[in-house]
Amino acid sequence: MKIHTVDAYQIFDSRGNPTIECVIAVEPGLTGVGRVPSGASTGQYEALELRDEDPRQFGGRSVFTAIEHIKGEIAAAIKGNDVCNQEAIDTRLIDLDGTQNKSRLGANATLAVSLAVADAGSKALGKALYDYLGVGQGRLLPLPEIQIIGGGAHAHWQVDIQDFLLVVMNAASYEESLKVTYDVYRTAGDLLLQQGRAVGVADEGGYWPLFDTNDAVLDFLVDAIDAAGYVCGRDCMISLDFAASDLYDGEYYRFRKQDRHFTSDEFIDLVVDWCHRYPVISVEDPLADSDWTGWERLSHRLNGRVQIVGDDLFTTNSQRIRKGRETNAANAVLIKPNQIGTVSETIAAIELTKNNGWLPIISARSGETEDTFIAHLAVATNAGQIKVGSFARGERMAKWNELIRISRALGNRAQFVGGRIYDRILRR
Ligand code: 2PG
Ligand code: MG
Repeated sequence: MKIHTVDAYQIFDSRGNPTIECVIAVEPGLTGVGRVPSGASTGQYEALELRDEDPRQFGGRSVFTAIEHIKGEIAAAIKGNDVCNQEAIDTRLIDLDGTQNKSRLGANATLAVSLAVADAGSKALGKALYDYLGVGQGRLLPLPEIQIIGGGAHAHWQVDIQDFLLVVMNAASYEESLKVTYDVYRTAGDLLLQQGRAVGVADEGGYWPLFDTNDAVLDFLVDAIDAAGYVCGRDCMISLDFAASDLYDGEYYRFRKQDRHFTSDEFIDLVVDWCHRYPVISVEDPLADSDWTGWERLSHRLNGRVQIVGDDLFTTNSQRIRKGRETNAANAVLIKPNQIGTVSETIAAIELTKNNGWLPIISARSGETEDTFIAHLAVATNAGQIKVGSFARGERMAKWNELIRISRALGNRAQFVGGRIYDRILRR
């Protein structure tokens, strides 16, 4: 099955910003589609998202140059290739770009094509995407991490911490974990209304409430879990994405609203203190992507009691994950295809993470589309965890719903281990 045509055009993400949709036709009527997400709290080592930077067009955010690269150079290079040869096509994209960070063609251009190739490949073989990508081995439904309250760059710094997330620990199935999520998300919303704190929802659908301190949000989340009828620390636990690269000025970590600042060691004390005082199971980017030694000190202090996730630290980049493993900087890796720019490199980063004895978490971006590729990727690679934002907004629900469909398609072959996934890395 050979690639016949490659088309691309501008669509819009969940923030209304321009992004790319790519369509690859293998033969008339057999097409694959790829759509690219976009982050707000991006790491400095991510592959480059190419935007036109022309202030007269979409505030500089249009992606017409990247689209021209797809329709010109990339199309010429991959037309006629076997659409099922994902690795060869991705290698061709990497070579064609020729830079370390896809800055010539744009990682948004390469990823749009790579995703469309994967989709077309699965259709060419008449397989579901999770089945195709996982070569028939994918069957583990992921444990969801679901944002209840948003902050940081996703909510104009109403509070400093970016994601206050719920992890349902002892659900018997993926579907049951969503039921608990529904209860907690709804109860949290009702409580915020009662308390006069509700403003709206942040970029990923979590509530954007009025709180003066981060601790107050943690207290609130514990209360909401309790009010929903679940035992905090047993049925449900808390996961935090500090997105701390955004808090760090090269010298100090800063909480904007309270006007507090911390050295790296003081910030580590704060993270460790929260992990003691609250039922926290996971911390993501608790330190900045430039503070490697801080990560090592924090990992030493937490000593295998909490999942420590590198997002900006690793940027789905195998070289950086290897460095993290050598220095024991973390024990989990957030996986975002657009941080690296091709499907094959994303899968390689997941496999490396697992081979290290660490846990991968497949993740959406704060700017998303209706694309459901990551739901398939999570099952295909038996990753075990997924983070898609909150339990609201179509671009988020598209992923949760796709996992329900995959669960049904797998039937009794489906596996779900819930919170026991952490047994692979934690001593508890
Ligand atoms: C993150 C993501 C999703 P963004 O930091 O993990 O929450 O945010 O896409 O803005 O980087
Ligand atoms: Mg993050």
